[in-house]
Amino acid sequence: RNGAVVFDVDGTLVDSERDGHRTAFNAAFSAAGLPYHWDVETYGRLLQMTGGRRRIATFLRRQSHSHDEAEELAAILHADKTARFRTMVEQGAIPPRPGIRALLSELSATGMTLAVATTGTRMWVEPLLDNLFGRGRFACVVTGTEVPTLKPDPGVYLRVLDGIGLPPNRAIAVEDSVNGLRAAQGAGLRCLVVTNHYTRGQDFTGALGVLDRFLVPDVAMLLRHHLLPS
Ligand code: XBP
Ligand code: MG
Repeated sequence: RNGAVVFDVDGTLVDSERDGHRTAFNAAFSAAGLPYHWDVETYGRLLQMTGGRRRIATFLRRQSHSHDEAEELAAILHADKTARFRTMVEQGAIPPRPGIRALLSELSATGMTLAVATTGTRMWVEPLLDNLFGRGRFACVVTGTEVPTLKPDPGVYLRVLDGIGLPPNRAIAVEDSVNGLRAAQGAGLRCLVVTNHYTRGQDFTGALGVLDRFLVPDVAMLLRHHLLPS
C-alpha cells in the first residue's frame, strides 16, 4: 500500500466558511428572531473555536447569556444552521477549492488511500463529499459527530488511522488552519498546510510545507515524495 492522504474539509477540500457556514449561522439567528449577525471579519475571529455549536455557545456567553442558556440556545440554533447548510450543499452552493478534484484523481491513480478528518457535522459532510467527489471516494470519513473532542484535539485523526489501518508515519494530513495542523501533529501525522484568506498568517510551525493554493503537480509531487518508497 502506498500510504494515505487525510484531508480536512472546511477551508481545505471546499471553500465553505465565508459564504457557506457563516451565512447559514446568520440565517439561523435571524429565523430565531435574535439580533446577531456575524460579518466576515467577526466570523474570522470566531473560527478560532472549532465546531459550530461550540462557536455559537462561546459567542452567546460573550453577549452575556448565562452558561446554561448559551448551551441550550446553541444546540437549537446549530440544529437549524445544520439543516440550512445541508440545503446549501444539496443546491451545489459550496464549491471545491480550485485544483482539488484533479489532485484527488492524481493521488488515487498513484494508489494512495484517501481519507477525511473533519470537525464538521456528519449530516452535511456526507452529502457534500458524495455530491462533489462521488460516493465512496474516501476510504474512511470521520466527522465531528463521531468524536467527543474536536480539533485541535487529535481524536479525529486517531480514528482515521484506526479506520484505514495504517501507522501515522504512513499518512500525511492536508489542512488549512492551525487548529487542524495541531490535531494532525498530535496524532503523529506530518501535515501539509494550504492556507486560505482566513488562515493566512497563522503559526504553522512544524508543517511539512505551507502553500496558499493547490498547484496540482507540485502538491502531488510533494505528497508522493514523502509517502512513496524512493
Ligand atoms: C471546521 C469547523 C466547523 C465548521 C462548521 O474546522 O470548525 O465547525 O466551521 O461546521 P476544521 P459545523 O476545518 O478544522 O475541521 O457547524 O458542522 O460544526
Ligand atoms: Mg479546516
